[in-house]
Formats: sequence, structure tokens, C-alpha cells
Amino acid sequence: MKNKLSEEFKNRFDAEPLFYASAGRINLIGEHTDYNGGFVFPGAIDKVIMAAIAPNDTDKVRMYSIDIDDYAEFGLNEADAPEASWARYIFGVCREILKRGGVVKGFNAVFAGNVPLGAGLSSSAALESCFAFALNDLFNDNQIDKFELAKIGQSTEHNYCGVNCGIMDQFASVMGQKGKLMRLDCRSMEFEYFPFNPEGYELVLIDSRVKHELADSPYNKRRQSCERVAKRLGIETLRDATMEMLDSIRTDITAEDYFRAKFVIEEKSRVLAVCDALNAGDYETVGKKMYETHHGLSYDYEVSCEELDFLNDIAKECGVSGSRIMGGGFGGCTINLVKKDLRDSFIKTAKAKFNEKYGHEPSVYPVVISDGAHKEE
Ligand code: GAF
Repeated sequence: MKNKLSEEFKNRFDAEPLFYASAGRINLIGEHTDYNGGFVFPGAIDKVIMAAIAPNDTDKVRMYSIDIDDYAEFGLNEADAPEASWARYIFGVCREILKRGGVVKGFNAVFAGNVPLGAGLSSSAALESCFAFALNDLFNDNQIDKFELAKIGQSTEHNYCGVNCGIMDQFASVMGQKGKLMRLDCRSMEFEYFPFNPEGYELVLIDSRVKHELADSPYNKRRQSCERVAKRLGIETLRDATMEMLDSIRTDITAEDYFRAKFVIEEKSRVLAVCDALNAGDYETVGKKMYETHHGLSYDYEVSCEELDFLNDIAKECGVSGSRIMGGGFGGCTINLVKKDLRDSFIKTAKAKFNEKYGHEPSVYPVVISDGAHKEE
């Protein structure tokens, strides 16, 4: 990818760039808990967005996306975001750095990636984190700390892209380390790295290829439901809620809000159970919890779709240890924890059965837990 970027950059801008990369992410468990002050369990993966960048001594940002084959530019003193949705992520990152008193000068950039778009692997967080990291290195002497870089990405989503997301994706993209997942407490922002080398198992992502778009999606509505219930309970977030508390207000809230909150409360204990299971090397319990999460996301949180439920059923039939929707939902991937000796037959069956029902094969991505945002030497 570096060669491709280098060639394009030199042809377009006639200069030598520096290279930066940031990864997509997986999340083992803890879905829709980040914006509820709960726990998540993500890691960065070996699918990245990479950018070739160099300052251009102007006050303009000029950028080209190789994958979309589109060029855009904006002035750093302009308040209006560019029209192209991909360019808004970079515009937002620049504005958010400036807002915090950081420095951004004009630069040229070319970028490309192998994080599949709309598959729930958070290509948008990878893009934001890549540019936030690069601009910190190029113009701020790396003085903006890594948490703040993640927050810059999150604020970009909120203020320029219409997605009221939590912090998980940007945190994983920035803080990820090879071979390690992280348990992040999204209230205190304390986190712990967990080595993740499940001997005898692999993580396989199966992409339904149903495209999800979180902006204007029911994602923001899910968040509003949770906030309404927390407010009704007189607490800041659902992190402090229990099923007893929720049941005590059941008749005062809508059934929809009740089931959204129920999922979040139950998911909180599943993450903690998974931590204990990982500490004990008990991957079958990890897998069992993943199935429970899928059930909750499908029936209570209602962010699944027919295709993802179908993939989850196939996993169960094939004896896969754990399987669930990953990320915001409404399409994208299932994440599967599968014994190595079952892997090939599972993938073969999933492809065949899915194809038979939906007329196209799902995509399969094996993933390796890798480093988050970094400079490529
Ligand atoms: C999306 C969001 F961007 C995350 O913040 C998180 O809420 C996730 O959906 C669901 O866990 O990826």
C-alpha cells in the first residue's frame, strides 16, 4: 500500500511524503455500552487506513482518496465543511485540533485502505485516527495526548458527521497494541491490556455485505432511549442502573425504552464475565456470552437484520463457540470465535448457505490483533 501511496503522492504533488496508518477495530464484547458509561473490549486489527502526507506551506488542505477516486480541498480558515462525506472526516479532525488550541497548517494528503467500508470495522474511526495522529506528529510535536486524539475523532463524528457515537472505535484505533485487547471503562477511561492469543481458536469476521450507515440511522435513537431511561432513574448513565431499578419504573417508560435499557444492563455483566473467563482461559464461556449478546442485540436492542441473524444461526449449527453482530449493527459483520479445526468447514457452510438464501456470498475476513495509529518508517 505504501508504494501505491508514494507513487500517487509524487505524481500529484511532486513531493516526498511521510506515512501514517491507523487500524480498524474489532470488539470482543460490550456493544452499545460505551455511550452508557460502561465497559468495552476492543482491539485494533491488521486492516488499516494509510495516508501519505506532507505540509504544503499554504493554508489549504488538499486530499485525494485513492479508493473513492475523489479529490477535495478546503481552506483552514473556512468554516464550511467540504461536500464529500469522506472529506468531512478530515475537515472535522482539523477543526477539532484547532478548537483545542492545537496547530494545523496546510498539507497535501493521499490515502487508501483495506478496512472494508460499512462492515462495522469502523473505517471512519481509522480515518479520523490516522489524520489526528499524523497532524499531531507533523504540527504539534506529539504534544496532544493519545486520549485527546481519540476524543478529536469522536467529536468529529458528533459535530461534522451526524453520528452521536461513543469513544470505543477511536480509542481502539489510537491505543490498540499487537496481540492485545483492551478492557476500557468508558466512564473513568481507565483501561487494561489483555493478551489475546486464544490457543486453538481464531476470530473470523463474516460480512453480510448489508451496508450500514450510522448517520441518520436508528443508532442515535438507541442512544436517546438510554439517556431517557437514565434521566428517569435520576442517574447520569445506565452504568449505574440495575434490573431492579429498571423494573421499578417499567410502567412509566415505553416498552421500547425498557428493552433498550435491559440490554445495556445485561451487557455490562457479560463484559465482566468475559474478563473472568479470559483470565481463566475459558474460551467456551467467552463464546457463550457472545451468543447472549447477539440475542440481546437482536431482540431487545433491535439493531440486527435478517442476514446477520441468519449468519448467527449458521454459526450455532456449525458448533462455532461464539458468534454475534459486531459494532453498531444494522448490517455489517458477525464476529465469530471458532475452534481452528472447525474454521474451514464453518466458512464453507456459511458461504454456501448464505449464497443459497441471499444470492451472494458473504465476505470473510480473518483478523489479527495489531497496532493502532502509528507512523510508518
Ligand atoms: C459504533 C459506535 F461508533 C461506537 O461508539 C459504539 O457505540 C458501537 O457502534 C456499538 O458498540 O461503532
